[in-house]
Amino acid sequence: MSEAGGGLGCGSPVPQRGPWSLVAATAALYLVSATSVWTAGATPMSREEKQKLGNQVLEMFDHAYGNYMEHAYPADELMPLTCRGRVRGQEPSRGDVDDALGKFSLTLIDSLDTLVVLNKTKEFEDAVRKVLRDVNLDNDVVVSVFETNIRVLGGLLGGHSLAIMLKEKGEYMQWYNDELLQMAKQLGYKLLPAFNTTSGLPYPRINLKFGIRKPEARTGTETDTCTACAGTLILEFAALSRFTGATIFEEYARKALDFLWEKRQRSSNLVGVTINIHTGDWVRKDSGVGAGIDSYYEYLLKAYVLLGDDSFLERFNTHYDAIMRYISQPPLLLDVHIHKPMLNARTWMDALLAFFPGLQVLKGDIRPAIETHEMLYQVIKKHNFLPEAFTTDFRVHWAQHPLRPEFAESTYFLYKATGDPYYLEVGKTLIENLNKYARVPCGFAAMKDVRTGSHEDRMDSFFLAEMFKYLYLLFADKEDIIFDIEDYIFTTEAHLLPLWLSTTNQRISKKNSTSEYTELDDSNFDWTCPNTQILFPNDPLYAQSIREPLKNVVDKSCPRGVIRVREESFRSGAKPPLRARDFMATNPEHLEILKKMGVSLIHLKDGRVQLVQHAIQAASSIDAEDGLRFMQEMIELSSQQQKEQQLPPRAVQIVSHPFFGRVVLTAGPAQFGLDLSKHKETRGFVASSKPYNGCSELTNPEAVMGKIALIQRGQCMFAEKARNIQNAGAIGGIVIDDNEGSSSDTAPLFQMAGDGKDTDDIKIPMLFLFSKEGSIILDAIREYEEVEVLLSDKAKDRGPEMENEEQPSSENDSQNQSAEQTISISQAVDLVDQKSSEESSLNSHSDSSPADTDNAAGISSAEQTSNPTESQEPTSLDGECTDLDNQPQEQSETEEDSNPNVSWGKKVQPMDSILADWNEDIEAFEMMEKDEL
Ligand code: DMJ
Repeated sequence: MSEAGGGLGCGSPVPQRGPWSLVAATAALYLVSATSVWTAGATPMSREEKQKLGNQVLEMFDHAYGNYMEHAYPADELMPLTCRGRVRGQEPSRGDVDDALGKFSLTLIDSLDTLVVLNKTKEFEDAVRKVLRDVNLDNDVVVSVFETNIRVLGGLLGGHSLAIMLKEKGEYMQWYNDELLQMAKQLGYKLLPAFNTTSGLPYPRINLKFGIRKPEARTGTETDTCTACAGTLILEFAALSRFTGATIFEEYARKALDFLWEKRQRSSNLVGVTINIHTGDWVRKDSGVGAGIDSYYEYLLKAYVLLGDDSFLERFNTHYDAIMRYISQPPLLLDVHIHKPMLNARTWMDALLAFFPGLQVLKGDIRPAIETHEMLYQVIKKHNFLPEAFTTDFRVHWAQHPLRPEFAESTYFLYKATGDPYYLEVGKTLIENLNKYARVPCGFAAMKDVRTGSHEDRMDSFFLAEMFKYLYLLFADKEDIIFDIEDYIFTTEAHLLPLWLSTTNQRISKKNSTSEYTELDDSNFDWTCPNTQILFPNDPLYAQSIREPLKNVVDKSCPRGVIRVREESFRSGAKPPLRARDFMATNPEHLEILKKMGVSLIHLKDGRVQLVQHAIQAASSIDAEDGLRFMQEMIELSSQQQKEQQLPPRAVQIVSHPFFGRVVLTAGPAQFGLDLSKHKETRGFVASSKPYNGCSELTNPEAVMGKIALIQRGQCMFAEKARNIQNAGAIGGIVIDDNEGSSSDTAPLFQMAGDGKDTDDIKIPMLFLFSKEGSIILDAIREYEEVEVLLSDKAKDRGPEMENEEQPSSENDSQNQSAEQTISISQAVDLVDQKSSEESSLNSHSDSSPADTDNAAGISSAEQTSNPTESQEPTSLDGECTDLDNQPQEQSETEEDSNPNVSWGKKVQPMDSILADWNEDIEAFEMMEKDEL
C-alpha cells in the first residue's frame, strides 16, 4: 500500500466545500508543515546521521537495482538467490503471484520514478530509453488487471510525470516526447476489455495480446474479483485520461467505484473482500483494511485529493466511520463480517494493513495511526520483519515476508505528520534489518520464514518502487530531492502523479465530450489550510504520550478472545460467556452452558468428542451468538494446538565466502538423528557422498569425514542414508530432492521419517532440501569448491565474521493451516479429544517421487486431535498473562518426544493458498448467515 501526497500539497487546489475538504486539507498540512519540526521525547537525529542513513538507502537501492539490471533484465523480476531473472513459464508456477509478470520488464518500469526521487537522473534517462527500446506490451500472457495497473501503468505514468518535470527544468530528458505516456495509453487500451461486464467491475485478469474471452485469451471465465482489484484504478486511469484527453479511462474507473459504493453493505457501510463481477453479490463477506480491500479505501481518499471530487471524500468518510466503529480496536485492526460487524471474522491480522496508519495520517486521524504503527513496530522488533499474518496475541500466523513496504510507508507519513525523530529511529531499524537478514550477494531476498530467517528466491518489484522511496524520503531534507515532492500524490505503488492534474481536463471525465485540455477556473478554491494544531495538540510529546501505554503491548499481551466481547456481556450481573480455553467436558456447569448456547456434545466411539451447534436450539439469540463465538474459539484453539504439535522448518545457512551466512535455505527436519532445536546447530564443510544416493557403504569416506554429506533423495530409506554417511564419519547430512525443479516455494515441506525401526543409533543431524534449494549449494561448490554450512533451527547472525552468537530461541508457532478452519452450524466438527496424545492418525504424506522409498513409512498427518482443556495454559481475560511466545516451543518438544509420528504440512503459503484459506474462513460465515442469527 502506498500513501497519498508526498506531497498532498496544501497548495494544491483542494476545494473548500464543507467539512470534507477541511479534513483532507488538514492532513495535507501535516505533510507539508511538520517536516522540519521535531518533538521532545526522542533524541533528535543530526543532519549528518540522516544523510548517512540516506546514503545507506542509496547504496542498498544500487545493490538491488544493479543486480536486477545485471542478472535479470529484461526479465520481470530478479531471483536473488539463484542470481537470475524470473521468466514466467520457465519457473514452477507460484499461482496468483505470477499474474503480476507480463514479460514487460516489470521491475524496470516499477523502478522508474524511484530513480528520480533518489536523485539518479542519469540512470533514469538510461532506464527510460531501455523501456522504450525493449518493452513489449503485446505479449500473449495473462496478467492481473490490478497489478498491471498499479505497477506498469502507474510506473509508466510516474515515469512520464517526472520525465516532463525534468525536461522542463532544461537539463535532462530534453529528447523526451511523451513516449512513456504513449506506452501508458497503449496499455490502458489493452486493459479496457476487462471492463466489459454488466456491472462495470473489471475481470481480474486479461491477456495482453488477446484480451478477454477469445479462445486464445485463456481468461474471461472468472466470476469474482477482489474489492481492491476493482477499486484501485481511479488514480492511474484518471491521470491517463487527463494527461491524454482520452476520457474513457477515467469513466470506466469511476463506474467501477460507483458500483462498489452502491453494493456496500448498507447497515454497516462496509464492503466485503470479493465480489461477483456479474451479479454484484458479495462472495466473501469478511471486511478489514488489509488484503483484498486496502487500496479501495486508499483510492477513495486519494481520488478526492487528486480529482477534487467531493463524492469520493464523502464515500471515504462513510467507510472510515464504519472502519473506526467496527474494525478498529486500537491498536488492532480486526476483520469483521459485513452483516454482523460486531463479530470478528478472524483472530489474526495481515501485513498489508500496515499501510493504514499512513492513510489515517492523510485523513488527519493521528492518534489511532500512532497506536497501530507502534503495535506493528513491536511485532517487527520481535521478528525482524512483519510476518505476512500475525495473531491478536502477536504470534506468527503466516511466517513469510516478501519485503513489503507498507510499514515503511506509514513510518514516513507519521514522521511527516509529527516530526518525531522516533520515526527516524524506526526507519533506521528497518534499514538494519534489511541489510542484516534480507541482503544476499545478488540483491535482497524475501523472507520465507521470519522465525528461521530463511529466504525465498524472490525480490518483488514493489520493493524497488516503494521501499526505497519511502526510506529515502524519510531521511531526506527538501534540498536532497531535485523536485518538490509536495506537488505529487503517491499511488498505491508509490508512483508519483502531479497534483496539477486536478485542474486539467477535469470536465472531460464528467461530460465525456472534449479531448481538449481544459483549465478549471480555480476561483472556487480556497488555497489556505486550517491550523492542524486543532487536531494535533500543541504538545511536543503528543506522539510519545500515545505510544507510551503501548510500549509493551506485544510482549506483555494477554491472548485475546476470538470474538470481541459484546456489549451485552458487560450488562451488570451477567456472567462472562464461557471461553473455549476454559471449557472442561467433565464440568456439569459448562455442559449446561453449552446446552443454553445450542451446542451439543457427542461422544464418539473412539473416545473423541464432537461439538455441534444448532443456533435455533439456543435459549436466546444472545446465547446463540455466544455459542457461535465459543465454536469459533474452539476451532482456533484446536487449530493452534495442531500447529504447536508440529515441528517448525530448519535452516541451512551458507556461511563461507562470499555468502557469509546471507543465504538461508528452508529445510525439512528428520524424525531421527540430532534434534537441532535442542542442540542449536552443526557447522561444517559440505561434501558429496559416493554413491550420491547414499544407499550403500560410501566409497569416499575420506571426503566426507568430519563434513556434512550431501546425499540425493531416493532408492532407500532416509535412515539408511543417514547410517551410511555417519559410518563414513560425516557430522551431518543434507538430503537433496531428486525431483528436478522442486522447491519449498511450491511444494509443502515434510519431515523425513525413520524406517520403522529404532533409529537411536543415528546421532548426526539430517535435513532435507528440495532440488532448487539444494542446487544453490551444489552450484556454490562448483564455483567456490569449499562451501561451509550451518545446520540449525534458525538462521544465526550473519556478516563477514559470522559470529556464533545465538539468537533468541525460535518460536514454535507454525504457520501450518489447519484443515479445520471452517465452522458450520449444522456440521459436526471434531474438537476435543479425550485421549489426548494416544490418539494420532497415520497418513502417508504426498510423495512427489513415487519410485522413492524414502517416505514409505512413518509419516503422519497433522490430524492428531487433543484436548484443549489439558494442553492449553489456563488464561483468564483479566487474570495474569502468560507469555505464549515461549510456551509453544516447550510444549511441542514434549509432544514430539512422546509421539515420534508428529509431522507438519505446508510451511509456506503462497498468496493463492492464503486466499484459499480465507475462502474457507468465509464459507463459515456464510453458513452463519444462513442460520439467520
Ligand atoms: C504493492 O504492490 C501495493 O502497495 C499494493 O497496493 C499492495 N501491496 C503491494 C506491496 O506489498
